Amino acid sequence: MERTLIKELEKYIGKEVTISGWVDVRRDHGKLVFLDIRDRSGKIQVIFPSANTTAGANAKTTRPEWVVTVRGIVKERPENMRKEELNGNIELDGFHVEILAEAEVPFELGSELNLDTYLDHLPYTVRSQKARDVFVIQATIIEAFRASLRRREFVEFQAPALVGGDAEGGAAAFKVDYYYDQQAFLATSPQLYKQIMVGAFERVFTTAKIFRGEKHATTRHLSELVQMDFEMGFIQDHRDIMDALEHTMRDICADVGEKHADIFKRFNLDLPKLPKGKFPTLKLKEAQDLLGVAHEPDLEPEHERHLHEWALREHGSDFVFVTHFPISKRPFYTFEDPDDLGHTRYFDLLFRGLEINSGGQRVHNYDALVERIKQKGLDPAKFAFYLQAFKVGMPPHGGCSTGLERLTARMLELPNIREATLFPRDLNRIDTLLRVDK
Ligand code: AMO
Repeated sequence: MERTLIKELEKYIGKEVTISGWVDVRRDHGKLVFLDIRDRSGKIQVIFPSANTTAGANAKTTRPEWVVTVRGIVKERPENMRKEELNGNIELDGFHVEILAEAEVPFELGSELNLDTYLDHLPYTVRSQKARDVFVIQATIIEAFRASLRRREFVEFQAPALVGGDAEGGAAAFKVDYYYDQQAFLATSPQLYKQIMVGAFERVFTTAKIFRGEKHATTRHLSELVQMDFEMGFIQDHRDIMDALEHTMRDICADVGEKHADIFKRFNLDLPKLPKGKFPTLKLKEAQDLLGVAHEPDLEPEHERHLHEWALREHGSDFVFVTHFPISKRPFYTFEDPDDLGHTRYFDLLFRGLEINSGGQRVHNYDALVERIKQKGLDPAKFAFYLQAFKVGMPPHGGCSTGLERLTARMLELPNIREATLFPRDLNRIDTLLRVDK
């Protein structure tokens, strides 16, 4: 008999069905055996009337995570026995169990675990309701990012992950041995390629795996992450990019909220707060004056959290832009603001107190770009491939990059970015913990 998904069972009250899935929990009550079965669409309770029957005896051998096919009759549950999480109003009177795979589990799914235990057992713990919720949200974020940009005629492209040099200058790149004794690197950003692609399509976006060998052990740094980047031509200045990003963020929040109200309820969280007007914006100096801190070239994590409090209080916004970072600290491709010399037409977007995006206007003039590369102490010859795009004519352009894991983490208010990363790589872990030999 054909398999029916659990979410469809309500249509089959009084009828015989076959379902397949995992045993979530087994409970034995006298002669009755109860199995909660989970499939991709939901959960249902199946009751085997007697442990003396073959089906009942088979059901009684099962344990959590055993994979089974069950046949039974769908029936409505008594009014006083309805449980929201178990497909509410219906249950199954089971009369046949086929065991597809046995299982042995290290602990109960959904138990409170410390992060390392959770990560060490990811092939199992990823099945928990919480983990599935996180990664369903993440899948929707990517989908919404793509849909939002496609609607505005951005073309998706694939950036290379093996590159000849590091685009970001400051960010440590992982070295790779390449052919003929050449040194290659894992990309730290799709930056140079997205700029090249503006020359072909004007508007492009990508979701790229990137790698950063920064030796940070923090709750917000990973060694491998997904950057959601876009880049667009014919802009006036960085404010066009900020508008395009705000549009994208609003679309993402709307899609996530519309599709996953149930998840926000389970997490006991509100949807991101969006201001009626535009996202609040402060120049770096203004932000520092507001917080009463020194004019350093960047914000500390604590400052970012305080700016969130300000944005919520004054503008009802979980988002706040900070612009005009000093040019000295930004990569060579960053455009200097002619009206605020020494500062960039660049911004960070903070979401619930964490920088989730960075971007701005780029230098598009060939000679100016060569000059900037030299000023940074870099060799223009090493960038000859990229520079071709400028030699053959580039419009004023800009773009930005959102860290998918940081966005997911703040969306669900997860304290550590690793909880928003399916298989996190960091200073201490590549699936299993790295151990330093003594
Ligand atoms: P930046 O280096 O600021 O800018 O990176 C952009 C966004 O990527 C995320 N991110 C990280 N997330 C986790 N762990 C890390 N190690 C890490 N590094 C970066 C953050 C950050 O805001 N090419 C420019 C962007 C541009 O100008 O378009 C760039 O990469 O969310």
